[in-house]
Amino acid sequence: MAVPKSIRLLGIITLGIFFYLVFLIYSAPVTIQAPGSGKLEKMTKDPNLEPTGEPPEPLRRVVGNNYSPNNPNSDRINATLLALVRNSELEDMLQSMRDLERTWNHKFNYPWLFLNDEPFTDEFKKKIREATKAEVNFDLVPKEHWEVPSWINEDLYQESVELLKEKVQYMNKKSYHQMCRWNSGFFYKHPALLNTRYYWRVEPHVHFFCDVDYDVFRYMQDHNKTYGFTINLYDSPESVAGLWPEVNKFISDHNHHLHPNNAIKWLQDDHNRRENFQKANGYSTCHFWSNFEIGDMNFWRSKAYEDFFNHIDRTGGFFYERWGDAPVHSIALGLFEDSSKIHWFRDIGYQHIPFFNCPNSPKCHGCQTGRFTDGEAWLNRDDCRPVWFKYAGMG
Ligand SMILES: Nc1nc2c(ncn2[C@@H]2O[C@H](COP(=O)(O)OP(=O)(O)O)[C@@H](O)[C@H]2O)c(=O)[nH]1
Ligand SMILES: [Mg+2]
Repeated sequence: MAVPKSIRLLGIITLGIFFYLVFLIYSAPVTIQAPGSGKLEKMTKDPNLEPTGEPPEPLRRVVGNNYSPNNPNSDRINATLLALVRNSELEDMLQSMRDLERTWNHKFNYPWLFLNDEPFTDEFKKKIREATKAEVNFDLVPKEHWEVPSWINEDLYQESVELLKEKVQYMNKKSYHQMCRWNSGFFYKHPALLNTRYYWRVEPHVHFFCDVDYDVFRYMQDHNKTYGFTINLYDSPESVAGLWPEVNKFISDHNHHLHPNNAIKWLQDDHNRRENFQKANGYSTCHFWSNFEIGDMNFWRSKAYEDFFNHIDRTGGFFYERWGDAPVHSIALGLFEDSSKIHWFRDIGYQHIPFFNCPNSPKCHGCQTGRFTDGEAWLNRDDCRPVWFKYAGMG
């Protein structure tokens, strides 16, 4: 039976409206709330698309031989590049080093420290030494910092693996849990770091894209910053389902550790990814992606962090779930630190698969300005920067 003309017309109009609405939804600019003294302004585009220069002065630069490798009176401060890495990752580590040396460290010659739970091979040491003019040290992680703690029950761990392995990446890899716990509560206690204050964490197989012409460690010190990040993400809520309830218990007993200018609203945001907030029992799952960190270890060495780490460590969540060092660090920073001391290194072009920080600057090469991921499109939802900017600003 033929459809009457009027019905056909109605159908066409309805379809037209439908496609127009779909177009409106997908073409709407992403709304990012900019920082500002209490006033939330709306930004309609990614800040990576704005021309990006250096952070404000004072900035310390290379003048003459003030940063040459063997200068005993150099302008370097008490800081190191730091990598926990396995022998099998030599080529990937060299790749990260080549990028960081090319864009930054061949100018400033900060020392490198490589740590491993197993001894480094001679080949590893030789090739790494050849990749820099700066001082290089290799060391072992102390056994007592790495081993599974005595209060972890192996049967319970295996049961937890069975329950979570489909949803949580690396759940069945015990060494990954050990690594996360070590990065959360032990790296800054390593004997080789006891007299060192600032660190830049570097992982194998990451990329750096932009020339950086100032001493970033001096920047941290001169501007009184505690922590620097490049990428801010949502986490898999299943990996941290029990973490926030423990954080709440800790806060109720240690309320005095909270900083008056904390970023708890970022940690508790339930707007953009409500399902994360619900599955993580009150935690947005927003975190600084800790494969890149430039930080002041005095924060990790503080009483507040020590109490916090000991509390969560005792619950066994590093093994019975798969709490990452990124959410653990981020929750502590969001609660116990002044959020204005947390700095977005927007000018450091960076990639760890599958995410980027790629600023709009003539100093950057090899990444696509403003591109957040080169993975599947749905990964764009994992960007938590808008929430950070909304509550804590650009720092
Ligand atoms: N020495 C050592 N390093 C590890 C081990 N597991 C992970 N790492 C290091 O810990 C960091 C994070 O591990 P990675 O495999 O990159 O995990 P992902 O980035 O979360 O996928 C990297 O620097 C690794 O080299 C381990 O069992 N031993
Ligand atoms: Mg990695």
